[in-house]
Amino acid sequence: MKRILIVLLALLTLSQVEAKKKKTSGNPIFTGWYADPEGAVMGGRYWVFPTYSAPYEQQTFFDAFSSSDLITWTKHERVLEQKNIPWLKKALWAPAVIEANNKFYLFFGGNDVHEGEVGGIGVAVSDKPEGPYVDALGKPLINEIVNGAQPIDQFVFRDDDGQYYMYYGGWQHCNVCRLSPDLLSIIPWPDGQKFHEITPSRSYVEGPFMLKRNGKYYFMWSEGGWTGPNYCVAYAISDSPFGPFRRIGKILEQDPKVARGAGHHSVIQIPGKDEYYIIYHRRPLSENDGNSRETCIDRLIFNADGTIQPVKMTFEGVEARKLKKR
Ligand code: FUB
Repeated sequence: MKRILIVLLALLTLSQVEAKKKKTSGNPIFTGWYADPEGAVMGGRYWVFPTYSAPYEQQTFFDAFSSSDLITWTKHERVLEQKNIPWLKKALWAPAVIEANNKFYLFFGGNDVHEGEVGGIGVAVSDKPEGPYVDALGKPLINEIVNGAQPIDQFVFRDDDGQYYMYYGGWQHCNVCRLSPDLLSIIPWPDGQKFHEITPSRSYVEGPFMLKRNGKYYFMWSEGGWTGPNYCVAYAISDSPFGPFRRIGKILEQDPKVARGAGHHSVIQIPGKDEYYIIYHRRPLSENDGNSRETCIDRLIFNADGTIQPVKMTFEGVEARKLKKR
C-alpha cells in the first residue's frame, strides 16, 4: 500500500512539473516596465534591447534580454550605462542594435534633445552582443534638429547591397541618412545634404522601422501619443528604401480585451525563413501611468498579396522557436 502511495505521489509531482513547463512565451516576455523593444538575432540567440521605462532622470541605462527559443529570456543588466556615455544626462531611449564589422553597434537617443542643447542620437560599440557597450564618438552622431525631426528613435537598416541607412525622427518628422561602412559617420547624399525627409504620412509620429521582403521595402512607424491609449503602428510598402511611402493601414493597435497604447515595435525574422515576429510595447488595462509599458511578442503574418495582417495581441505570446545552430 505504502509503495503504491509513493508511486502515485511521484506521478502527481511529475505531471505538476510538466504542467508548469512553459509552452508559450507569455506576454509580457519579461517582467518590468520596458518599452521601444528592438529585436535581433545575434551570436546564435534572439535578443531584445528595450528602453527602461521610467521618469527621464532615471533612464540612464539599458538592460538587454536574450533567448534561445523565444520563450525563456535571460536578463543582461546594464549593457549600456551613463558612465560609458560622457554626454548623457537623462532619457536614454529606443535602442537599435546591429552586428557589423565583427562588432556590435548600439544606437540610442539621449537627453530628449531640444534646439541648442547637447543630445540626440549616439552610437556605442562592443565586441559582444551582451556588451558592455561604450560610446564611440564622445558626442552625439546626430545632435541637430533637421526638417523638424527630433533626433531620436533611430533604426539602422542594411540593404542587400551592403549599404547602411538610418531612419530616425520624433516630433512627427522622419529623416533618412546614409551611414559610413564603419557606422560611425554620415555620408552626405549626392546633393550635399546629410538628411532627406521621408515622413510617410501626416499621422507619422515616431518609431520608424524598415523590413525588406521579396524585394519590397516595408516601412513601419508609430502614430498617436505614447502615453495614451491610441498609440499604434502603421505601414507602407515601396519599391525603394527612400519611398515614396503611401500609408496602407494600421498593423498594431489597442484591444479593449488585452491592452492599450500598443506601439513602438520591431520585427524579428527567423533567419532564412519567411516567418516573422513582432516585438512591441503595450500598457496593461489596469495601468494609466505613461511609463507602465511592457514588452510583448506576437506573430506578424503576411497575406498572399504581400500586405500585412493586423496583429492579434495575446496574453499567451508565441510558441518555442529554436534557432538552427550556425
Ligand atoms: O520611450 C521613450 C520614447 O517613448 C520613445 O523614444 C518613443 O518612441 C516613445 O515610445
